[in-house]
Amino acid sequence: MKRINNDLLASVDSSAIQLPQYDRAGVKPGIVHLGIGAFHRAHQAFYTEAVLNQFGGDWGIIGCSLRSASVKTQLAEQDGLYTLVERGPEGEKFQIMGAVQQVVVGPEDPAALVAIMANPQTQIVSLTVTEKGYCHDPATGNLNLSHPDIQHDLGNLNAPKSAIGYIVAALLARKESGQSSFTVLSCDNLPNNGEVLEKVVLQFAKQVSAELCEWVSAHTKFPSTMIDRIVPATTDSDRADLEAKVGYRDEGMVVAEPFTQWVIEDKFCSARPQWEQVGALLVEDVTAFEKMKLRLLNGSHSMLAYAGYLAGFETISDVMTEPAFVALCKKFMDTEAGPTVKTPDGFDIEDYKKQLRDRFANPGLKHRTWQIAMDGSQKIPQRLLETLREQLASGGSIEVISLAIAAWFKYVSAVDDAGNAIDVQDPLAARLKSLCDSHPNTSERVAALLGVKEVFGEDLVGCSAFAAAISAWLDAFAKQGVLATIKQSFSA
Ligand code: CS2
Repeated sequence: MKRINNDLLASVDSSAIQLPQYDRAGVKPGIVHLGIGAFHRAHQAFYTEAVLNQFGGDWGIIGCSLRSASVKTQLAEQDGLYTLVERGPEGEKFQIMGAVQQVVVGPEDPAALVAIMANPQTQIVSLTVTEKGYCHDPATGNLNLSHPDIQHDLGNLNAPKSAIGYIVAALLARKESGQSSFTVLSCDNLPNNGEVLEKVVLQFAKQVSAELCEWVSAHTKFPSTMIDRIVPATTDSDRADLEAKVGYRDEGMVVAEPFTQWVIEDKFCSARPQWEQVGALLVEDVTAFEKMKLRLLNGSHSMLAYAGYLAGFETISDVMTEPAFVALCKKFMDTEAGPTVKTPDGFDIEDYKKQLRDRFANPGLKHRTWQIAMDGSQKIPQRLLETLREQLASGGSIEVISLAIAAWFKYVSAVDDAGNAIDVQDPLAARLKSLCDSHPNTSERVAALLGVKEVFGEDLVGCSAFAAAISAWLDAFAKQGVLATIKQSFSA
């Protein structure tokens, strides 16, 4: 079967598949994106593609992988082209995307990537490097100076490894060559992601020189963004299914839900694509949108992922076939996360919550609970613990959050109800497992895990109501299993 590429494009049936509407060869790159995973290809690249289709402009994307060469292998032979499959309850829509012009793999030639970022043609450096890619301490937001990649980059700024190292190296090159700065656009699920990024970049720059730190602070902009689209990892069966339907092979395809949202703080150093003309919202302050999304969508997601995995469900849409889980999710939204969220002007929160549950139930998305369960130590503070602190302060319910944390504690013990090993992917996995193993008694185990300051800060270890609620759920899980516990405690 032929691979999709520039030559094949002319023979693709444009009545069934949307094609790039512009001359790709005439577009120069204006965006360098760090972390070209499935999410970027279905989200920011999708908006940029819409801008290119409608208005043209030099907004081609150079996609970068900071670790593996797999996306380059997928896209290089396809001239950067790939198919976005939008899969909803009403069926599928196909679009071939042309915005990504080149894929660069950092470790293959770090200096070359720094040079691409430092090229004055680059107006925006955007990022989806996941929470742990910020190399910060999630509880304080400070750059973790003892992080091995940061240690490496401080000593080898000409050949960095971390996204932060690359950004500082490129900004230094811009400064030294007398060029203006670029905008650094975080598109990761962190609250105030622009501020978090600015803080770690400035802290890194300060280690290089006070002068660089001042220059970056004066000239570089770090807008915050709220990004939203559910994009599960692509599977072999997705690729085979696409091939059967469209008659070409596409190794770089991505599958996403129809829903998409992007709210961007309108704070750029120089030009940017007209994203607001193609559905994005450019606003003065994204905080309300970010909080709403992180606490309601991502908070529910993490809770459903840990409890759902332990209850034996492979995907989030499978979890949502169990009425007790739907009731659990609704209770979390209505009585715990929802009350802490200040709705952005004009937003109907009831409708938003209902829409989220419908999105989770989308049977076309095989979004594995195991995938969302990854990196809990980096996600839980902003998804669940900020809500918890506000609920504790206002005397609100903490029942479901305690269940979610109990499920996480059971998950990181790395053994499920049936005694099977769990493949826990988390930078703190080894430490969390060893804390579980060395504390067989439930309340002692809970106290030990709540003592992990990078996740729980200094305050929660002493919160006896929280510890008691987690212990009670863990005891119930041990007695009758996670599924039976949830069925017994939550009903529609
Ligand atoms: C998910 C997110 O993997 C995860 O942790 O919660 O990737 C989620 O699908 C997106 O934030 C949706 O916008």
